[in-house]
Amino acid sequence: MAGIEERTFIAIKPDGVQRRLVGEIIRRFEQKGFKLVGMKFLHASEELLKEHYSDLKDRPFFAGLIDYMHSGPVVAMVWEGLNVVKTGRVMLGETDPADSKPGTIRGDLCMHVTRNIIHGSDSVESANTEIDLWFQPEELVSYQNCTDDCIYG
Ligand code: DAT
Ligand code: MG
Repeated sequence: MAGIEERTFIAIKPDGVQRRLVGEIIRRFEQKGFKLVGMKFLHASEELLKEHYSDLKDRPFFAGLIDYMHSGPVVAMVWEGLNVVKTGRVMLGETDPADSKPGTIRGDLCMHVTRNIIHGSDSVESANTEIDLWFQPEELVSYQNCTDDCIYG
């Protein structure tokens, strides 16, 4: 089916790891029907994080954001599926957890904008840039998901 190979970059931030929310967050993407094609657990370098958030470098919260993202390990993932970029953002909720609806990850699991537990790409273009930044091509795994017919018809 057209469009089911769209990919997004999702990262569980250091607070999500510390609060033991890794399984809960992965469960939501799995149960929705998305396909995991890449995953690693790493303590990201400041250099990588500054590049990842380079569009925010002039914002007053940038230094604090980099410190927080560098405070501990993160789970970096690539998920694949129909409209996964847009649907992933819906599943995350709004940037500020206070504006996020119940049922979303941020709406259910966190409270403050500076500790919002998860990152998700905001467009197909930024997803491709972020995937290239965080993963080598050989770290992404191609495989057939045997549930595709059940999920997409
Ligand atoms: P998102 O993570 O929803 O894509 P963003 O790209 O605008 O949001 O900002 C990246 C991160 O920066 C966000 O997840 C948390 C932090 N941030 C955004 N706005 C902030 C603010 N006004 N004060 C403090 N941190 C903020
Ligand atoms: Mg963003």
